[in-house]
Amino acid sequence: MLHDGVALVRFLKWLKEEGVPSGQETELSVDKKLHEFRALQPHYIGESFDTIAGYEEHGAIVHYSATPETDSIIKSKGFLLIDSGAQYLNGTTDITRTIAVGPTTEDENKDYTLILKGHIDLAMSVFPKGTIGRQLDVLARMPIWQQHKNYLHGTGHGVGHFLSVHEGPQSIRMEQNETPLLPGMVTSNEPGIYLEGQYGIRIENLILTREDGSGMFGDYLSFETLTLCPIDKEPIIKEMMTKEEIEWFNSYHHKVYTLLSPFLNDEEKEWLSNATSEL
Ligand SMILES: [Mn+2]
Repeated sequence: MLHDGVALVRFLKWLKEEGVPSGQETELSVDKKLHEFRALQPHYIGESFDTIAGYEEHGAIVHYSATPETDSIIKSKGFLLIDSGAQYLNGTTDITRTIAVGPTTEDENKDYTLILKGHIDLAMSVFPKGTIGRQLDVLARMPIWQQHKNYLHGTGHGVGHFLSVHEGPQSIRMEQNETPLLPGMVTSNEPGIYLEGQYGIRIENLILTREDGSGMFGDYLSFETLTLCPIDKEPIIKEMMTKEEIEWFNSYHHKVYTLLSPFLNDEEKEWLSNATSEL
């Protein structure tokens, strides 16, 4: 996670400062650039799946894969959704960020904030041992269900350790799966929203199920977020978030800065410090 986070920070800094302003970069060329940053990291073996880099309306195609025919220039407006991951000898990553590459609309900001709220509400959950993923899935969906919106993919899949990026037995999704979430399991947390022909938004981190102490009727569990990468602050409508969600967000960003900054040069540190400053 540290190595992947360092590569992602270098990539995001490049994308915002050089890539997008050049007016030359495309979905395929930024995918190649991200690969280059990751390949420099220790223990890097390869990608854990084909990158999904979808600009604007391509972000609304859940399993989009750019081809030379569909490849779009990334302009200085709207959202670029990047879902990617890598295999390292010491672990497997899977992360999605939706990046505001320029001004975004009020609707885009509202949907982005709803997805972020669902992501955070799942990440903050505490639950009795024996709980299955389906019982927690509602936490990630409630903010958009309240707007009569939904997404038709799972919220979370298991992730192996230098193994399959999608693996069982646990999951967090609307469909039934009787496997409880147990300490040590790594699962994704990836709510999203897709408006055909317009834009797509997804925010994905990997979460580790951990012991949270005992209480009434037995033991309780919670999640530790493992992925270390800033979540774009630009599209957030702070007034839509609760005090607890803002606190989680700020403390997550504080952790990202604290753990990644020792690996970065001064310029990169300054960029990350701004990207992770408090809401
Ligand atoms: Mn995933």
